[in-house]
Amino acid sequence: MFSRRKFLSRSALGSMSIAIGTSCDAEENQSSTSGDVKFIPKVIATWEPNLKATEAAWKIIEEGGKAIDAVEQGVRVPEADPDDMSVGYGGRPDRDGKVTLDSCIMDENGNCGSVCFLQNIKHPISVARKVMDNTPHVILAGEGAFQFALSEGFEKEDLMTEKSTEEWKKWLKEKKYEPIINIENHDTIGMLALDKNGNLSGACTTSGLAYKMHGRVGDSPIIGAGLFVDNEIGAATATGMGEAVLKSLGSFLVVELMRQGRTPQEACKEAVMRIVKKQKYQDFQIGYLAMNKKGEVGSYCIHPGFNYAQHQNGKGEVFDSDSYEKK
Ligand code: SD4
Repeated sequence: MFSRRKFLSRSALGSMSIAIGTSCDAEENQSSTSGDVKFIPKVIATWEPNLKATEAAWKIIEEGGKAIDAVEQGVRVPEADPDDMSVGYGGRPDRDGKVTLDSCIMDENGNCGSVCFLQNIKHPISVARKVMDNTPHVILAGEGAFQFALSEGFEKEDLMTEKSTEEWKKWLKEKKYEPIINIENHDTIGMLALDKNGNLSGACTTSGLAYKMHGRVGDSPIIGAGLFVDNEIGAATATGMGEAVLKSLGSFLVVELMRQGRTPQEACKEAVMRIVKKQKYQDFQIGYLAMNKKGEVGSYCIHPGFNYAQHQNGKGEVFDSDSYEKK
């Protein structure tokens, strides 16, 4: 269970206060009903800095918009932010100095779209949405994804910034490939939304592991690994070492565990424990975030430090995730 709720005070995000509790609060006010299910419309996303993203997504939900539109618009916020060095524009490049992007999106009807190893396009999530909406396919990769993006009106852009170039050049001096990710830093955004009609959707977007091998694709654009949505049950997303998530098809697993009756919290914990037990190494971070049809939320990670942002009832909050390793 969550032990802490941290409300952040950020001038850019308006007023927030401090409270203690869990985020499994389907009984709070402003709940809605769909069929027999009482639920709370809400948006959640991996990592504290993504409060800006959940805020953008929440505006769409608040106005009665669709969850699929909310998650797309929400994750575009860090994609466009040059200071977010894990997603989109300004994301850390691979070892060859190329920013290669992985993204996917999934709606309440099980439709999904994905792009992987996409270069020079600032908003891969919107290209993934176009794959979903305008093609008979689920995944487009590399040059094909890039050409498709151009044909859909996206512009070719240089995604390296002064800062990411400088850091990459520094990395080149030692070329140490030590992919310990997001223990102390924020990273990939996975976002899940439940709209006022009780429909769930999700999006996940990243520049992936910093200084990865050229051509490497992680879990984030793979439906079932970095993201999965089943509108009857719930949705889940992952952040952390993509290889470990891919080997266990983590987000699909979390949703299937919820189908078997686990709470989102129990499901995230069991999916993390599957990795801890079955995969030999644990010196990396994995964080799962899940939401069920009631809007109940759970999250669990290997190392302390993973947190998530949430907007509901117009209020932004950040929650620390429970973890397998304790401080
Ligand atoms: C990847 N899962 O490419 C992504 C990276 C990430 O938090 O989520 N980091 O493996």
